[in-house]
Amino acid sequence: MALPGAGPRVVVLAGGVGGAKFTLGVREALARRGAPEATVVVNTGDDLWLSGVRLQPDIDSILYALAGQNDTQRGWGRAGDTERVNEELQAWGAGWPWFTLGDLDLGTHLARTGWLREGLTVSDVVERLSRRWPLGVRLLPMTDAEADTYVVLEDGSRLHFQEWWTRHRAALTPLRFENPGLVSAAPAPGVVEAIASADVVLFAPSNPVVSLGPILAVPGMREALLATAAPVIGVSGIIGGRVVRGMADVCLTAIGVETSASGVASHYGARSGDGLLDAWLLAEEDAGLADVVAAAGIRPEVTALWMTDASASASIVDTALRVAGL
Ligand code: FO1
Repeated sequence: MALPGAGPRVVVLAGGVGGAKFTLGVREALARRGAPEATVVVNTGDDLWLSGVRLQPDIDSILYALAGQNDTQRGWGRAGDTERVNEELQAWGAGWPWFTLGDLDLGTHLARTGWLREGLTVSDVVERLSRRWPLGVRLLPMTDAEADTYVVLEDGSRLHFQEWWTRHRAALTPLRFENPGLVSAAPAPGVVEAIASADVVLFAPSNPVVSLGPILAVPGMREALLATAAPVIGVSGIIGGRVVRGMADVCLTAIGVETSASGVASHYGARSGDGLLDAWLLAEEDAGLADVVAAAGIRPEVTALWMTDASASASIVDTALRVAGL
């Protein structure tokens, strides 16, 4: 239960763009209640080394969005960024011709890489990056280990997730996704503790396979979620049987999950069975699937799920908090 006078302690598991929009809603919903205390556990499977610098696209998407520094049109990178250094890198034949590094964004990557080279952990670096702007929530990486996602194709070849996503636009049929760095990884400091002392754990409407998938695959994460007394509530990123953004349908098909609100809920599974969810928010367009979700042992809650702005996202969070009894 929330302490008297304090806001509910909310933990969010989140990926990039969907996670950022949802996190803005978490911050607004909690600010309205007076005492925000949210921890956002962010996917680091999208991370990569490129031109000698370490990129953390999901961390940066959420950081920039909370700071009001994000490019809302493009969905990634900094607002008003320029590409002078990128042009120079391309002229040298360095990096990837299909992957743009903005000048301001490169400042972040250089700062991060410098700190990593000095021996700071990924958690330390995320904490330092979080100091510049008042974010209103605490960001934690899912793990301190390097756990980049790789895509294994039908012919057995393997490529980095970012090459598959940005160069091939997910057009190469994946056989499976893997995060070799997770074998000996552990949740980042503070993650298990935050989940254990939470009043509610929320799954953002992020890609269930390549955003929440890596977070849930960190050794110890499922155990932490199963052990917490807090209800675990997911939000569907599928509305009316379609993915809202990104290419989650390709990822879901690859792992044999139907692209539907109920398919994803069943994929996460019911905590009353061997799964993770107590409740699942599904869109009004998918109200007909509520019975299927309930039959899977997960409490369905039908609500408006379009995250058109922070206020709409906050309404979704309010609904989740109400379902959690907060
Ligand atoms: N996405 C693209 O489609 N093209 C790019 O050139 C690109 C550059 C980029 C640079 C930094 C960064 O943090 C993200 C970037 N993204 C780019 C987005 C990213 O590849 C993916 O959309 C996310 O990782 C998926 O969540």
